[in-house]
Amino acid sequence: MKRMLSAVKPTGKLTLGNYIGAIRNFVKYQNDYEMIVFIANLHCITVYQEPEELKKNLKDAAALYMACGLDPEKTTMFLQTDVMEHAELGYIMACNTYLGELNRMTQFKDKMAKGESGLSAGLYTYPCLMAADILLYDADYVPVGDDQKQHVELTRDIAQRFNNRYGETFKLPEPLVQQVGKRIMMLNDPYHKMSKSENNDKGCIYLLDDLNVIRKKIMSAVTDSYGEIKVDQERQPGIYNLLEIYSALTDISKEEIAAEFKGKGYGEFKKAVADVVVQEIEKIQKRYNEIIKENIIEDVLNEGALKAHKMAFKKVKKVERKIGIDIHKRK
Ligand code: AQP
Repeated sequence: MKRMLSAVKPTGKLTLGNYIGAIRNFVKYQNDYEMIVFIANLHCITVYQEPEELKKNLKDAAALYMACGLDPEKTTMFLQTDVMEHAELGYIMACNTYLGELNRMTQFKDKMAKGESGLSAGLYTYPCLMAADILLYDADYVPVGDDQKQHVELTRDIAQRFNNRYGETFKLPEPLVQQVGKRIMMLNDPYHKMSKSENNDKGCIYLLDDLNVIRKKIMSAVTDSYGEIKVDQERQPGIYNLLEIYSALTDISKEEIAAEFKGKGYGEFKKAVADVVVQEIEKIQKRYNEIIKENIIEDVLNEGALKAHKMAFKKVKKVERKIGIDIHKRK
């Protein structure tokens, strides 16, 4: 069975974008792949997080993974810092990455271009940690959103360089970019990705939002003055985004949905989108509340970490032997 690896970094409350672009797909994939999904708490702190809020977001993320349908029997689920080999290999990867490569990473470049101040060194080197996350487990596939593809490509370059220098060690992973739902946009600003750390409450649907609030957010989504529902991302980005959400959650194509709503008003369409979203999130919230009551997160994370650590430890030892820094048998 091919192995797939992914993660979410709960820098805030998880959004509908995280669900559609990532978690929902992990749930589908867990039947066909050996899934490894972790909570990327080290990646969270590349930008300052208020500690108590971060703890809450991390626990919620673990519960939401399960509430969305990730099954600990099928998926290895753990907290990144419970397997310290991530940080260990991350450092080794940084020693095998050129500054020029990191300078080309668009996420960091964009922040620099915006003149953001106080950017951390961790944010600059995080693609090295991400490479380690993937290469530790010899993942065949990494499902990613649009903007993460570049990082998987860098991972391949680092792995290839390492293999050339030290002999075959790492499997080269393939990025897997889905077609529908790969970039859900803000409801009140369809030119920007729905992002949990943007502090844009009106534009984001959070998975733990009150259902009435979700409905209101969708009903007030920004649209346009054309008055016709068409699949036209350039002229009608708001409508396109709602079509994308509806399509991702129902597996009906955007074209079919647009045809169904031909001649109908935006209000009616938004109501239908809200119905679909609320129905899906209501199920997730119900299960989330059960999981919190059952108090099972601790056991699931501990078991996942044990499994992951076995694989990661073996890999790091192999790497350290190859590069010459391991001089004795560690138990
Ligand atoms: N709006 C989105 N549409 C589709 N997919 C999305 N993902 C995130 N937002 C959307 C996908 O969720 C996975 C986990 O993402 P992440 O939390 O590790 O990082 P991110 O992509 O940087 O998410 P955010 O919400 O934008 O976080 P911040 O604000 O902290 O930078 C990824 O597969 C991602 O593509």
